[in-house]
Amino acid sequence: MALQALLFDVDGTLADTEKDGHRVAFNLAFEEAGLDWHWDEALYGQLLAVTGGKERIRYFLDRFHTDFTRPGDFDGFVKGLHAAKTRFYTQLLSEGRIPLRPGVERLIHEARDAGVRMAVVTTTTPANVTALLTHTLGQNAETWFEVIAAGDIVPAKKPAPDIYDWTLRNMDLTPEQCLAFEDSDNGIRSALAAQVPTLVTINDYTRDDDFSKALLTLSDLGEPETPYQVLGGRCAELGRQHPYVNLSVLEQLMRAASEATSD
Ligand code: XBP
Ligand code: MG
Repeated sequence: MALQALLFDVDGTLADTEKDGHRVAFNLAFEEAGLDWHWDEALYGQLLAVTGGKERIRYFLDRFHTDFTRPGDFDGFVKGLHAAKTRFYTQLLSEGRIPLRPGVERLIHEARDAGVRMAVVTTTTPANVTALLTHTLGQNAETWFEVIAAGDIVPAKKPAPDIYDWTLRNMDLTPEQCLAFEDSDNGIRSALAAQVPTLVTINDYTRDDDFSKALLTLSDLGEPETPYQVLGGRCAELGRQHPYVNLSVLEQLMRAASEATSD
């Protein structure tokens, strides 16, 4: 079946947002609220086990800071902290501090020119998606994506399949018509639970995750001058025949995947 749509995860996939973006913004929000919490890079790696910023704050208190005395309106407290974090995070993005990963801009332009449908499928807050896209790709970039599936629109965040299911329903697509781009264990589990074939580009926080069920696992999407490295996946052989990801490579991958499934 021909490739109809590219479904992009955001954090870690479109850009390396976690270590120097979300983490920094969480710490600024804690400081502003007069809390002496600090999430260093190693602790943040552990906290990434849970997706969603509000969920991550709760997980931190449940697992790593159990003696914290919770205020009466705990839900309101978490929401307030998270809103401040979003304010700091979008500010960091507006300063142009977080660039897109290699190959992302090139592939998005190619898909757009070819009329391939695109969507964003993420657990992060919608305002963060808007800020990233407008500050990297330009003012109208959000309109290039038919659907922006983000944040709390589904109650169960990744690794649950719900956000992918929601996107497929809204775009009236079957999973085999789509390809997901993910960077993490939670991300690929979500996409595969919705039956969407997945290409993974790893980052420092996720390089040891289990991506054995990916179509292809790469260092990044690659550029003509700076090829990607193939790290694994069911179609690793095919990946090794190309230096960077473009639509032609993606179509070959989808064909290989459907042939493998029908064998
Ligand atoms: C990554 C995440 C997000 C961000 C925080 O999601 O786990 O929770 O770290 O975002 P994805 P918010 O890779 O699916 O984009 O604070 O806005 O919830
Ligand atoms: Mg991600």
